[in-house]
Amino acid sequence: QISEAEVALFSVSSYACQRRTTLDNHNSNLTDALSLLAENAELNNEDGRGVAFRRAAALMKALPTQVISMSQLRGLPCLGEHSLRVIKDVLENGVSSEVESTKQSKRYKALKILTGIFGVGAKTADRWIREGIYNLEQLRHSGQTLNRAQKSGLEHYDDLNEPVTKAEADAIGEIVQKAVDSVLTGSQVALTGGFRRGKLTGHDVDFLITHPEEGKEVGLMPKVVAWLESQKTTRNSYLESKDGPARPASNMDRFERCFSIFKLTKGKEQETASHKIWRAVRVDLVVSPISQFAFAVLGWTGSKLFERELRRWAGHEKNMSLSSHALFDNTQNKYLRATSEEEIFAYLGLEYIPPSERNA
Ligand code: DGT
Ligand code: MG
Repeated sequence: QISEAEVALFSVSSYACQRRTTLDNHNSNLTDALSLLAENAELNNEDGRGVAFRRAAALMKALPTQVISMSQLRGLPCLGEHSLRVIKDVLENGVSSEVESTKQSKRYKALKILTGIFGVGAKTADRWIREGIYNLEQLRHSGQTLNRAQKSGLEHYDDLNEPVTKAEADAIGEIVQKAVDSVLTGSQVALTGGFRRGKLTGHDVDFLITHPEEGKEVGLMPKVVAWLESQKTTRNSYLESKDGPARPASNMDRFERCFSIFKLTKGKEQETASHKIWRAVRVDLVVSPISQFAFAVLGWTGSKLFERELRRWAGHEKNMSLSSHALFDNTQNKYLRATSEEEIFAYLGLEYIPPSERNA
């Protein structure tokens, strides 16, 4: 038994954007449990609860050593009663009973399977479950009408639920660069999302496209998509696309955004027993004008929680509004221009955190 005096105590900021969170997680037993409950809450449209679990998980990710005793958590922010109960359960019993029962529940399993289809969100999945559809077999035989994206998602279900590797992300990057070069010379492509943060795998590959001359980027997305679609006969081609969701209540998505599915030819070594020589990969393309590029890079690099915390910091601590387009200072009543992420952190009065340390 370890005495209280011997356990390491932690001092951690309550804002994830003030913490350096690498991929080196010393408490994955705890963060896995909390993340699963966050995911379950999100799948059930319980956003507040989802954020609370995400913040608790992110805090545990930032701790420099493994937690072995509840007493080490005293005074730490972001840990609500419910999260503490889950952590205690894992520390004492190796697993959380709530997590285990969630994983076994018919509803959670069905939500996971159905939202695993490209183009299917929590709302659609919930409606199908209420109609007795719990898996892909039942969906296929249900006579439900699927939109184009969902049909494609169902067709490529296994591919799209297999993690994308960094090598595949790089290969996709070359295709996107080629497409962009072909339709508008001088255009630039930046890798964003998890791969920019140094993750070795991802659920998709995220790219941001811009042009150094303001205004040239207008109308670029449809041209890029048309070029990709015209490559049907090449080894690597384009399978499907879906516009960004219309979200009138939010100004988050004023960029031209395109969720797509690419057909990527496998390298010899990756050819599987199925003898399929290609696989489907999800790709998220976003176009931004150069004047907003730094804000877009920051906003699309993630993690999602890191982004949320940056906006919370800006609003609550600085009286500023941060988006993927701009930073507005409510006190001075003006937009603050920036050409780099470093400048944006400086405006916010935050120490610069590089992408590899934004894995909150
Ligand atoms: P992944 O793909 O699961 O390995 O992980 P990430 O971190 O790449 O996550 P992803 O691809 O869902 O999103 C990439 C980043 O883009 C994310 O960390 C935050 C940002 N992001 C995601 N969705 C939206 C959105 O609807 N609007 C804005 N402005 N940003 C978003
Ligand atoms: Mg991603």
